[in-house]
Amino acid sequence: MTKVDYSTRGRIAVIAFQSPPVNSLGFALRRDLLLALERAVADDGVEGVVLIGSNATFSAGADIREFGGPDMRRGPSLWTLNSFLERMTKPAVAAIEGMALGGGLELAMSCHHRVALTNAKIGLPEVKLGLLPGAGGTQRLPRLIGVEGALNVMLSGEPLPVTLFAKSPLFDKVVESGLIDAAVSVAEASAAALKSGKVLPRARDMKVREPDVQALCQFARNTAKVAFKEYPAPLSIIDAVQFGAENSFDAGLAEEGRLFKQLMDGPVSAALRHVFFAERAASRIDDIPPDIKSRDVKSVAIIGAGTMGTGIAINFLNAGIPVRLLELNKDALDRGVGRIREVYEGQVKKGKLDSAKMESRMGLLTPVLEYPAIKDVDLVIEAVFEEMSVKEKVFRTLDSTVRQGAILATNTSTLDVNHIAGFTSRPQDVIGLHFFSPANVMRLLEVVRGAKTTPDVLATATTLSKKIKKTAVVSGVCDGFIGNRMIHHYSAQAMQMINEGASPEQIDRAVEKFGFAMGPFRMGDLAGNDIGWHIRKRQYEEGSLKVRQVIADKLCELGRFGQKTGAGWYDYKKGDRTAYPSTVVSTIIDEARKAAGTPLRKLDDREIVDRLVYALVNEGARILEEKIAQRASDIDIVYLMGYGFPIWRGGPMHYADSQTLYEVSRRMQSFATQPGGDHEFWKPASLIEHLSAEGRSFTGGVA
Ligand code: T1G
Repeated sequence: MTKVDYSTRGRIAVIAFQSPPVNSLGFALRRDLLLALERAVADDGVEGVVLIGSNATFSAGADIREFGGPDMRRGPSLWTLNSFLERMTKPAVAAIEGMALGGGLELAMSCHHRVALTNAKIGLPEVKLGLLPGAGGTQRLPRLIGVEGALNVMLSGEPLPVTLFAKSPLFDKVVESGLIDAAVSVAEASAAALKSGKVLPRARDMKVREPDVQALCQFARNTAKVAFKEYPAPLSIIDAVQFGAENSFDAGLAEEGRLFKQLMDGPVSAALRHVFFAERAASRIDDIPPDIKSRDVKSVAIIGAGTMGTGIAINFLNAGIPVRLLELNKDALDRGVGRIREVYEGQVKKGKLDSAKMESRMGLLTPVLEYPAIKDVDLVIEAVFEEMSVKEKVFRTLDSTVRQGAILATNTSTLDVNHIAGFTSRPQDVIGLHFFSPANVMRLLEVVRGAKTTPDVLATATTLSKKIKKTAVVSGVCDGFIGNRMIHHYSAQAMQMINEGASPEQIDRAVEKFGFAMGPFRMGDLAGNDIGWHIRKRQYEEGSLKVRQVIADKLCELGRFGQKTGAGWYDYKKGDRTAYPSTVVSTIIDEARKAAGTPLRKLDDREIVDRLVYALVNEGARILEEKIAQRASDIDIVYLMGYGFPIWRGGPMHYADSQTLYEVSRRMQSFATQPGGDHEFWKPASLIEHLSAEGRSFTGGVA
């Protein structure tokens, strides 16, 4: 909870504050800080003030949870606090350890002096939230460290070591230890200087040093326009800096405020703030106590040395966890080990990894050819062929070989985890860990809880995911879990639109213009069309897929699996990944259309995008209703981190909210009634109807 302590060291007031965990400057902390500062100003026995975080960090900035709500404007605002600090007639010193980010650094820059511990970090990460530093950062930082340095800090948004700025006016002192003593001595020296007629140093009184700010800002603008095409904040940052450098400080502050409000009210910042919290909420499991004890995972075995198995292994090797890679076939095992070494060698070549680190990681890898060699590990992850009979063999063997208490995980992307757990005598220890290919690159990890998976196994999986730098999203058991179940309907709509008259190129282009990294057909050619084909054949057999994907099946029957076979939905030239429209494919499409007799029509991009995105939304709503996903923001994380959904749109569920569920529902109903429309699928999920009727949204609280 928020606490501000007031004490004195000689004639210096020390204001120690905290608002765990990161001292975000919410209303209560702003209010209590101002009260303490007013007390110091009124106290004749006090000549100066030190501000210090009392929990080993300064502040992570404004409280993002307040944005869009009443507390953000509840006085004193950060602007009021900073202005009070700057106008104080007694020296104020910010003592920085841990982090001073965003509004936290702006508070410090409003002080007359700053002292930091060597290992502290500073930054202005607002750009990552689609914002700009809106409490004076765009005006004070350029005056303290120069425009070029300030733009780098603000456009990168990264926390940076204070040592980078130790020689600049940003810091009076950077010390290895004794932060509070150093800060108090700076305050005393400043008070003494004041008595001898010196004025208090204020960032607002400094001049921007660079001679040609306009050219500098134009260069930054040209870069930002390309690098951050869909993001308005970087350009606003540059505009605020340039305006402030070319006009008075107060005019600059006003312009900063205007631009800040513009960004705050815009859709991109709303999306990025949603993602910030969504990412952190994903690892919370609502129905198990947060303090449940996880099991220790000190050793891991991976079954299967194929692309997925080796990719998964790399995650654990990177985290310093020993891996036993099991493959029954020696050549396949050697190839797998070679693949892992190849990945590391590639990183060494690019300078991303030093060779000593590569060897130490390789040193943690033990290739094995038989199950007894993995009997004492803490966690086993199988990444064998996606066939239930193969999984059965593996899990029966694991059950009879591996020690009790070990966690047995399957990397299946769609198969029933409960069924797999049933092959063992310990279903409580079985869980799904669905990695996304390439497994050592994609940050998403679907943690699939079986009906009998115990809470501590679930907690272990989510804790471990952080250790291997994955964002875990918990899913219940259903065909395709969260991501693949939704993408199935996305793909079905894409195929249906081919039948109705759209081309693969048009569909890909439309959705890539919307912001997807890749459209469905280019994605299929990249991932391999045979993967979907394999799943469809199983679903045809099970009867769970009624509508045959005639065109897609035909391509696969011809071996057109995509880039890996030189042809898929598009044609490819050797060594060239460019997707060329294919006459073979267009002929197959024409034949299928004739056979189906579907009346052809022209589809516009808007319909293409809405049918693809709202297919995700409708199935996502059903996944929420069935409690397969815990919350709508989890579904957004799955799509942002696993399927290339544009982050500046916040994910499918957030995007639907931004269009209002009322409009989304009407659009779905229009798809149901158009010629060839899938009435059953396009009936809006009851959750959508329910929320829309109440004027609510997915991410503003699920019914
Ligand atoms: N406001 C509210 N909550 C915050 C927060 C913030 N600024 N920063 C972190 N949290 C919560 C977070 O949600 C999580 O909560 C917990 O703290 C631990 O965070 C006017 C407008 C500081 C580097 O953008 O970058 O100032 O999930 O899991 O990995 O110009 O948090 O436990 O309930 O991330 O150790 C600018 C954002 C705000 C900093 C720590 N500041 N935070 O990372 O822990 S806008 C930021 C971070 C602003 C002014 C503008 C990181 C971190 P829960 P965590 P971490």
